[in-house]
Amino acid sequence: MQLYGYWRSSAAYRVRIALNLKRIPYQYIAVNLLKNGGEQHSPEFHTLNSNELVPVLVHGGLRLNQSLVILDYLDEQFPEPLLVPLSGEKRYLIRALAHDIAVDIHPLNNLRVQQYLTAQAKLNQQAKEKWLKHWIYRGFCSLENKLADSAGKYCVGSEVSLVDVCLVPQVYNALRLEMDLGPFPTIERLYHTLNQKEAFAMAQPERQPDAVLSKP
Ligand SMILES: N[C@@H](CCC(=O)N[C@@H](CS)C(=O)NCC(=O)O)C(=O)O
Repeated sequence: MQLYGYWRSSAAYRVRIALNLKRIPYQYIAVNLLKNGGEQHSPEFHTLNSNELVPVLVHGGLRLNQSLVILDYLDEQFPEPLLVPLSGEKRYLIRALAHDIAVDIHPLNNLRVQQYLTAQAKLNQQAKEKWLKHWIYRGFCSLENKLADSAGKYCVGSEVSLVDVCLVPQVYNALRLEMDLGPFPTIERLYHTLNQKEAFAMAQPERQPDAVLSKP
């Protein structure tokens, strides 16, 4: 199994967490989203995903993009542990919460959106960050309420689920923007609890082979 990703891609981060939770060995192929205008735009990567976004998972004859679909696939092929229960109300609650993060919050922070804000909309760094933080803040206000109702030790009850897999990378993004998690105590508590689990800790961007760490 091969995962094309980038250390700071939150969509790839979701997949890394799931692969670790399910203890699936994989080869990590780094696609540098910033180098030379972005390797995601190279002809080689374009043939893998013409939308020029990571992650892409290759397994056997199958090539998949869209992290939520990849996570579905992993749940079907490697059900231990399941990220989404096969039936019951929680199945829909979990998927809706995951979509609140991955579909409604994350796309507004994406690199190509940021690049458009700078190059076309002519926002300076400060205005761009204000825009990015606004959409995370709006999303987190609603998410905080919902998670305050659904959470036990983890986002939905006491089992790790797809919501946890989506939450941690999104909070990582918020912290990169130096957002204050004070108004979101449930989200903050879940983020720290989850990062204590090995599968989440090992998936952290800074622990990936392509991480570029700034020297102190
Ligand atoms: N909906 C897609 C989103 C993928 C996505 O936005 N990937 C980002 C990194 S998190 C990317 O490759 N960005 C490159 C770019 O914007 O040029 C998924 O969940 O896989």
